[in-house]
Amino acid sequence: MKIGFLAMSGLRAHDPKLLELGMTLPGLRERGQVLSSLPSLGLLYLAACTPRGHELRYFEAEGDGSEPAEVYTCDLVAINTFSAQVFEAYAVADRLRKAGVRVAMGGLHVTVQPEEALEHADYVFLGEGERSWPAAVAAIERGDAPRVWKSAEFPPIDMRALPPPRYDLLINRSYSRFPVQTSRGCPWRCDFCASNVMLNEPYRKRLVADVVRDIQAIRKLQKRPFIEFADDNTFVDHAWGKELCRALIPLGGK
Ligand code: B12
Repeated sequence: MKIGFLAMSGLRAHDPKLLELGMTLPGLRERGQVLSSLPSLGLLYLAACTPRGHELRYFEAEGDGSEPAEVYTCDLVAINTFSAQVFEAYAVADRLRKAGVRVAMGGLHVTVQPEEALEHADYVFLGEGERSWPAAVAAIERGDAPRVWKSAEFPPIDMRALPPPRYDLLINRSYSRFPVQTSRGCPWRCDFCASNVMLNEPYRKRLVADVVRDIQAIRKLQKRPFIEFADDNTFVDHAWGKELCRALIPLGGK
């Protein structure tokens, strides 16, 4: 199959009520352009654990929510969802399905709203995708895939066996920043933070050597990349944070 990974990147901050009150967020458009050049790490991880034998492509939706034409040449398109862009994501999914392209949706938003997502996607994934995606791709190819996939029904992720995200798929546009994950989850349960609550996974640290490995993979694409840690709480474990920083020092300038 030709499998597309479509990210709905960028900043979405256009609450009509706030705009009416004069909250125009000066400078946000410019900042948004910089921020939106950060690719979706979740989709790059999914690509990395896709069974061999498929053609993989990574795409970004534009700031206005429109999708690139090439995505219509895929047999299956995986879309990541955050709440702020979920209606744009559903609109893309509806257009793709109307054109006969099968759509898989996962991510934070559909994990807590699977019924809503089922109105727009052929397949809906709850939780961390690495657990269910390999089996799902095989079942979709065979034609006997159920519509809902719950990660909790598959073995937990072995953080030491996480492959490097497929940064090499980022060839369609130039990126000014690259995401790397050093840990997943957070030990705290703050009421203002959505991520941990939505995925409902424990706090897990990666091997520092694996983080360095991922950074080196990015440096194959760009000699002096701007790296952003896509973590919930990078330095919550102080001792481990120091170990990480010490391992990063020798990478500087080389
Ligand atoms: C990096 C980041 C960004 C980047 C995103 C870049 C991109 N292209 O994706 C930028 C800076 C653009 C960004 C922007 C915003 N962000 Co932000 N961001 C994050 C952060 C820190 C890390 C995301 C990440 O990379 N996670 C790591 C990957 C591996 O996890 P993942 O994406 O969830 O993917 C996994 C699963 O969800 C699942 N999965 C995901 N998609 C799919 C699809 C399929 C088919 C399958 C099978 C599985 C699957 O499998 C993946 C692998 O395990 C999170 C915190 C967090 N923990 O998620 C906040 C977070 C996602 N952001 C948040 C918010 C609020 C925003 C903004 C609304 C801020 C704003 N006011 O504009 C915007 C909106 C983004 C948008 N496009 O609409 C909230 C979202 C809450 C919600 N209800 O959705 C979070 C959770 C922060 C928080 N603690 O509350 N953000």
